[in-house]
Amino acid sequence: MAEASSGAAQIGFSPAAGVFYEEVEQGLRSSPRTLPCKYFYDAQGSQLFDAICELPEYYVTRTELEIMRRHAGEMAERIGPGVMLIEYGSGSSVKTRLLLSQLDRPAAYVPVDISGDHLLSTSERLRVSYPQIEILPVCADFTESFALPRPSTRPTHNAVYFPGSTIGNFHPAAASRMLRTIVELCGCGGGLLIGVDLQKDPAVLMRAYDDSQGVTAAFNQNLLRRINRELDANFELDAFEHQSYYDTESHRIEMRLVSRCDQAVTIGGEEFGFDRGESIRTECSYKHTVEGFAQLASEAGLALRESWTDDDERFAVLHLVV
Ligand code: AVJ
Repeated sequence: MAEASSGAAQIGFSPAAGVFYEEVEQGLRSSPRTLPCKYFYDAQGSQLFDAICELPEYYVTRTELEIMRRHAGEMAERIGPGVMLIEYGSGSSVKTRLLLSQLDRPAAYVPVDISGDHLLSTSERLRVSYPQIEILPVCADFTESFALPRPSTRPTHNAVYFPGSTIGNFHPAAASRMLRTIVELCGCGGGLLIGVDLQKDPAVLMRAYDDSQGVTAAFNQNLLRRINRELDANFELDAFEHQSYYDTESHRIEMRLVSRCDQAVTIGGEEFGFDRGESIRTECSYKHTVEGFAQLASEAGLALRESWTDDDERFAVLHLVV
């Protein structure tokens, strides 16, 4: 019991409503209007995302999993023995398990997630499956700096595991800052194992972000539902249409919510007008090439050591070192 609660000492973080409101207000006052995609993942949003991962059109999760199944052993060998493995956005633990099962005497596994509940339940399950690995969850927004826990065994080095192509949600400048933060966190001898979605036929991308069953549309609209609930707003979900758009120049897929009519919405007492056809950009998902990403990473101080892809080269997992 004492052991199970040791990691929980780090829990206690939840995004302050004030910050959420400020980010929403700022996004809706910018041009084009935007909303931050990190707020998709409340309980319902996380469930919808899990459903997206099962969709025939959404190749991303399935492909990364296939790469992990095939190559987790080589990846663990690359990472080396005695590591403190820090995972960013430790949503589902399937990929993590493939890696943890292969690592040579890791000093600790540190899942970092913004959702405390999710983090706790995942950590408990991992403790049962891997009693020999110290699990030290940290509830934090990994885009901000946070303190690393101190494992009882001294790690030989640190490595960040950043799967799921979450890095795709960062504009290149922000991705670059993020990579620099990882370099600082890991320090000398550190490493990064990262999942990156690759550039491909735009038609495939469009289908992946606008599926036939409308799950992605519901996921997108759920952001409005969350704002209604948490920020005392009155968005009418059906008055905003889900749209995906691929920008061929910046190689990013965008999700948007397009106003179906002229309307006014109140958020925490403040009114926002929307013209018919006006859109809110809710997510950018950048698609990279292995070379392009290696270039971005090298500017941040990371050198590409190895990359693994699927047969169709839809997705890549890269190992980089400081
Ligand atoms: C979780 C950021 C990888 O960009 O593909 C899925 C989120 N958005 N469908 C992605 C998402 C629409 C997803 N990531």
